[in-house]
Amino acid sequence: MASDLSSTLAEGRTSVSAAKSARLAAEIAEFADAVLQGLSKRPRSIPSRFLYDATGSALFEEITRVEEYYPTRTETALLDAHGNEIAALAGDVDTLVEFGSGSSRKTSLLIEALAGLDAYIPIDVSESFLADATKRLEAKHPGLNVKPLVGDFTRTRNLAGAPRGQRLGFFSGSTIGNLTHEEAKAFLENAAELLGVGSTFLIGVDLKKSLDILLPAYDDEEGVTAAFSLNLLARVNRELDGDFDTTRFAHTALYNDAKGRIEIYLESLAEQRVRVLGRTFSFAEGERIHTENSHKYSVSEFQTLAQTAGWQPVKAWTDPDQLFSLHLLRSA
Ligand code: AVJ
Repeated sequence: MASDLSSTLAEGRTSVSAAKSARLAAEIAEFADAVLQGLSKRPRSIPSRFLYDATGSALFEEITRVEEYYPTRTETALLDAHGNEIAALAGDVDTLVEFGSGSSRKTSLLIEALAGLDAYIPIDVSESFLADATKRLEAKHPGLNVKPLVGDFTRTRNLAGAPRGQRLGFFSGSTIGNLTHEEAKAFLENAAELLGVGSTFLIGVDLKKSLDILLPAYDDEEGVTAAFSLNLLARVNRELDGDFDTTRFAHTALYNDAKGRIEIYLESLAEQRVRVLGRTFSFAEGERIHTENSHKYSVSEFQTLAQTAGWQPVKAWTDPDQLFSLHLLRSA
């Protein structure tokens, strides 16, 4: 495990320093703005989307395989068990639109269930991730027309060149949990516009549950989740000439009951100063940087939210242990 993590970290370093595209330059500028602003305000925070550089994405893949992290395997089992019923309720789907192209395993299960599907449009910020997913899915589903769209799916305003016909959206992994309720509502409204009248939307949503299960899922024994969080500081060091000592910050996950969400922080273990792009930031011992939210919903809470955003609940499926939910919605 330890050598796995360090080789993953080393790879991230090489690919970042080697890459020189204009897209990457713009991405670094955006990261710089977010970090300098986020470290200057109180409470300190850095938006969670910056966790997913090449190293962070590889570490997240590892999280999906740790014992304590139940969402991925539970959602996959739900798709496996209910794919045919989902397909029957969705009707004759011509085009599947995936928000943030997820694991191709889950997507494949859905594609297999959707007889008569013509096109698959994954939307993702990572061009290389999309290229990989496209290759894999084209090989696995001959005849399927795969049309990747590079971009941030929360900001995608049209599906340029996408085939007409009946569309099904797919947003898996409870990624919607990263968004506040207000942001989730805005996302769902935009998705309704994007997919069009009469379309359907399948969304994976993590359920509220006992803290005995919830907290370890965000702070696993092996320390993979901690490595995923701390990679954000390592990324600042790599890309923004930072000098964070990652051994002097600790990954901390807690449940905010009032807001119904896991909150993740990086906590300073000592009084210390850190330099980023020539600026100095002082940390008191115990001072935190907020890096992530992961909102949890009961089935009815999510259905109510979806309704306020123009979606009618069709059906929701949960596993026997009530860990995770899949919601099928139809645009009103
Ligand atoms: C990718 C947002 C669904 O909230 O469960 C997992 C991210 N962070 N462990 C989640 C995450 C730490 C994950 N999502």
